[in-house]
Amino acid sequence: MLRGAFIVIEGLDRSGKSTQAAMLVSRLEGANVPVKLQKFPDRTTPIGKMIDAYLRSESDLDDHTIHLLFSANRWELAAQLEETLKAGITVLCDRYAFSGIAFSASKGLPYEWCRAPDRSLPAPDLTIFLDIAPEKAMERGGYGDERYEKEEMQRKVRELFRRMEEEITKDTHGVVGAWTTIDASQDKEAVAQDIWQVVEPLTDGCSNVIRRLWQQSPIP
Ligand code: DGP
Repeated sequence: MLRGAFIVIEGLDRSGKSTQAAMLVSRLEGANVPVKLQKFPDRTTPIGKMIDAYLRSESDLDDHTIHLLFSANRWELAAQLEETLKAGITVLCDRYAFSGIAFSASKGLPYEWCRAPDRSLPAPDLTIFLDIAPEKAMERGGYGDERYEKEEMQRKVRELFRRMEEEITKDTHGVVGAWTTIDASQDKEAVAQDIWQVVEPLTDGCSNVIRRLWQQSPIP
């Protein structure tokens, strides 16, 4: 039996990630592809609750500490994620390790330091980056009250996503899977269509072993 495909959607706040993730789930289900949606941060776990309190400014944490908590939140769900893939179910993640790097490095933490804790997580087969200018994203009803929803911060985050795209395209960091950037300023149906074009080839499942993020050896 083929394993499920591991697909990640990344982007700035208000780039339409959650809307597109929901639309993609419906489309996959309509095509009889079993799929599980996983949102990161997953605010339901004990670690996720600490992250939630931080994002809503109900608690204050050192930048390194919150970075490691975001990563720990991915690690605590990694085994389950692998099991789901091995059971032949496609996993769609709304954010993953790339957000981890982009948001923490934009606060001034060293890029390589930010990347380290997520090394060896299951590597996605495809990452879809929904690209939008922060000022356009803001026009979509503005940002909410959460900590990172500020234009200046989002501008830096976008630069960091672009850096990752460049490195991944040149494959300077080993395993990360494919990366595709989609213009998220289009209307939502057009974005969904662009996404489907890159996802459809994966709907039959994957025959290769699940690889590990930023390292060469596969998961046994
Ligand atoms: P969301 O629930 O998708 O709106 O994400 C909440 C906020 O947290 C959003 O501003 C992006 C940020 N974020 C998501 N993942 C990470 C991460 O791993 N590290 C850091 N520092 N921020 C993240």
